[in-house]
Amino acid sequence: LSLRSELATAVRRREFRMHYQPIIELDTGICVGAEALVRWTRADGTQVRPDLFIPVAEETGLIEPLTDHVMDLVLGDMRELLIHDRSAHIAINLSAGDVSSGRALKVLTGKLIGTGIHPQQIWLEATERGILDIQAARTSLAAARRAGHCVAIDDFGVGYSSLQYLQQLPLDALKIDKSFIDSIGTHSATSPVTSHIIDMARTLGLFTVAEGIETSAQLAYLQSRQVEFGQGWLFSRPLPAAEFIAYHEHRR
Ligand code: G
Ligand code: G
Ligand code: G
Ligand code: MN
Ligand code: NA
Repeated sequence: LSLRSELATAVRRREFRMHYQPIIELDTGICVGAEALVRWTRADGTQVRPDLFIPVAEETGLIEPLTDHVMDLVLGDMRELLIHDRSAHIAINLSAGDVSSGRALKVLTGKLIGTGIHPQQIWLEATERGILDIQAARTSLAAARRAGHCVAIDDFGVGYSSLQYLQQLPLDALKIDKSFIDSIGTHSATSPVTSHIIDMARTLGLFTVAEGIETSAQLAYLQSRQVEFGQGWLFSRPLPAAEFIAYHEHRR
């Protein structure tokens, strides 16, 4: 069975659930929310990693129903927490196709009606990977911001046309890719490229979220550079919903 046909069945059967990786305000240690990360467990109990199946979903058009399902799961898992704590937010990942078509954002607006969740509490992570139509992406991200969502560029610096996107897309935040965080504290306590990315984000008026923080040396460096938020194994791995809710409750 090809991954493609198996994925089509899994989307129909809704064999997915979400894990939530805490996002920490670096100068206080407070948990301000989480990034929602999709997980697929097959009927036989084996797991398929998202970096394997998300690209397949993107290539086959299955990303549309999968993204819709992800939104349902996130709003279901997190509704109570988000109503209880208005300062909390959850970040949802969008594929390039979700961004360019604008459809996912319209769907999200509809799903939020009547939930009591404020659009401000849902952050959107738009990957630059695969964005071909920058004008379409601009239009749909601008609409998302008008609706109240905070928009972050994800996987920044990994693609080749990053600087152009950074300048042209309407954004609130930049996620510093794990590969740049990894370079802090290996040979020296600083990382020149990471430092430039932080400066660039600041010049553009974006706040920053560091991904994949694993060591206290990395944390200390990011704090010294006033990076606002971070996530990574130093704080917590991605957690099932109930475990994230307990984590957040103790660190808010
Ligand atoms: O935790 P991790 O292995 O889960 O995630 C790997 C990658 O898969 C992430 O970098 C992210 O870009 C992508 N990913 C995870 N969850 C989602 C999701 O719900 N939607 C989309 N489009 N991508 C996701
Ligand atoms: O959206 P995206 O690529 O950025 O998702 C983040 C990915 O990085 C997920 O696969 C998540 O499980 C993984 N991850 C998160 N924190 C850490 C970390 O501290 N170390 C490592 N090695 N992976 C991490
Ligand atoms: O206490 P627990 O084992 O759940 O902590 C998991 C990880 O998160 C540990 O590595 C701990 O150092 C880190 N951590 C927990 N709370 C904070 C905090 O408020 N600030 C910082 N900087 N790190 C924290
Ligand atoms: Mn992400
Ligand atoms: Na990333």
